[in-house]
Amino acid sequence: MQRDSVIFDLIGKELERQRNGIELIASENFTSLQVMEATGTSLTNKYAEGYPGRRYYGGCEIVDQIEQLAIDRIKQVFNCEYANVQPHSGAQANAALLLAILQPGDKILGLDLSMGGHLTHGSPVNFSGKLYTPLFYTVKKDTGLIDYEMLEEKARAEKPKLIICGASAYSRDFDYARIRKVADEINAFVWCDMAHPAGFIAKGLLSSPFEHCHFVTSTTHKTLRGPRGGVILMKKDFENPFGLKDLKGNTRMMSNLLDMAVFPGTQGGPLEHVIAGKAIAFGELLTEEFTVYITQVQKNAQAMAKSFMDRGYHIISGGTDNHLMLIDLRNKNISGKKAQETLDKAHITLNKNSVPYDDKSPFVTSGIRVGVPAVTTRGMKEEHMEKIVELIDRVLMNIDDEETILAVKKEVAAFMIQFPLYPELG
Ligand code: DSN
Repeated sequence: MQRDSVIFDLIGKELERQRNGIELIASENFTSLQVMEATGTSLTNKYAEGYPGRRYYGGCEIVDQIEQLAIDRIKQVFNCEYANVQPHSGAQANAALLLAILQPGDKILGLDLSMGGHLTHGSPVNFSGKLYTPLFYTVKKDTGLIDYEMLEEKARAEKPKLIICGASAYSRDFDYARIRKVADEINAFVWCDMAHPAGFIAKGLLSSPFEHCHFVTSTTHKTLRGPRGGVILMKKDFENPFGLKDLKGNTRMMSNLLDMAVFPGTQGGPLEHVIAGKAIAFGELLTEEFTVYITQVQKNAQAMAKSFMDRGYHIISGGTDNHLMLIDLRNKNISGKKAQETLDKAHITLNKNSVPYDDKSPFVTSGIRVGVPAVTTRGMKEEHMEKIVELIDRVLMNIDDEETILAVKKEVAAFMIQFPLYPELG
């Protein structure tokens, strides 16, 4: 077969784009080379429907070992007793979880998407909002913090089957114990989608959902710095507290119901090449090197937030405990869309984001979300955050001045040379 130079040229260009730009999308990161290597191996050829030791195909003796290692390592990272490493993505993990524990029409209570929540937590444009009956809590207008009183009131009044904690644009920690307390009053499950803060939870830098939430899901490619994918985890509750039944009406262990909801419930063959990448990344999470990395992510985010605030930018909730911040640009008279598009021209990549109580549409938005996991992987420290904020500010304050944008783009390229990305790839 002739080498497809068209596609490989584009892959090469994407690597250059990643190398030359400042990557501030809060949900992105750069995997280690060995993680990336694993995802491009012969494992992509293997069908392995089922689970280690109980597959529907022959020839699974090698992938069984790989998948078991991924399971054992992630259980060790989070000190939990159950892991399913097969979900192809975070959304797939969440879909499987909901399938396992809910019936169509059941009420679910999550953080509103426009307040920092996630599509799979009940948004009307997502399966979770179509199949189930979504209810939402918000953040408080004055503080930008979760409105726990509202959450408790809605929980008591509506009695949802499930309360969801977790967000994609919230820079503060969650009070899992408080949520569990009200859930216990109404016999509801509590699920934490820790996709964003997972790396901090792994190292005890943010509070752990595992003691308080029946279920925890995550993506593996954000602060966990693995390949793109998802996981479902559980600390205990194997006993199936509400006596959920399978299709045949049998009460099963919770772990069993979750496994069945992933395969055959929502997925076919697992991506064993990605699972190998996950296993490697989970091994990396256990190292001291990762502790140093994720501690630096938190320091960098705090340094960046301070630097933005010193320049008069409005950070929702007044700062950050994790890797991201949400900036309301209304006092600067710039929309999120315009900011994203203009910064893109200068090779500074981030995303427009609705801010709480936004008066603009989700396609325009009043804010931007900024995250530091990727630049920290590139080796940046607190002092570099000040530089990045200065570059962003220069673009935003000269938003229609093409000359300034071009000058910043050149400065970005020169700046990024100090922080090599995958030098082994030439
Ligand atoms: N798209 C992810 C994010 O950017 O937060 C969430 O799925």
